[in-house]
Amino acid sequence: MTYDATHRVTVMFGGDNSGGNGNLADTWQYVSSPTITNPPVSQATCEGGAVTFAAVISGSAPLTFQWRRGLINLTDGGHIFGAETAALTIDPVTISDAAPDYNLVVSNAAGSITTADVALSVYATGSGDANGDGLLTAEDVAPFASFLLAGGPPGPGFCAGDMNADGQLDALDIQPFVSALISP
Ligand SMILES: [Ca+2]
Ligand SMILES: [Ca+2]
Repeated sequence: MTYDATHRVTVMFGGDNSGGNGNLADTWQYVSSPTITNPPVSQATCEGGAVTFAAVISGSAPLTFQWRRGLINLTDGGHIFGAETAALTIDPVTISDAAPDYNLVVSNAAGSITTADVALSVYATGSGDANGDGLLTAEDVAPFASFLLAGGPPGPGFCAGDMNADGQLDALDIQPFVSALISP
């Protein structure tokens, strides 16, 4: 094998020299099957946030991509973008997008490969129940403030404090949190 800089592919040379001119008459292109250079990783977000699963895949072009949930192919539309590319974006994420088994199938002429399942964790927003005891009380004020200052990562308590359901816990959530606390 060698690299054919003209065609930008790896090729194998060989074959028929019957023409006698010293040039090999036949050239075969070597097609390397897809391999996973960087797999996607699991993601977590509040509902209303955005996530991107991305993978870096090596292999001869053309490569085709198909993101799946389990064995079900995802398709673009609504809040799903890039279902047939190397990067899948879901924006805005809903609770029903939570799943343990997002994966990517990559194919070319030499074969296909499927990445290991990765999870999308989605946490509900707007309850204000920052300490996760099922109630909105004064005891949620301190953890709410801690999540506000820490700015993440997304988790049940953090997302519970995302009162305006934009996927972030920030200053915009303070007033709605106080309002909910005072008059639930
Ligand atoms: Ca609570
Ligand atoms: Ca928010």
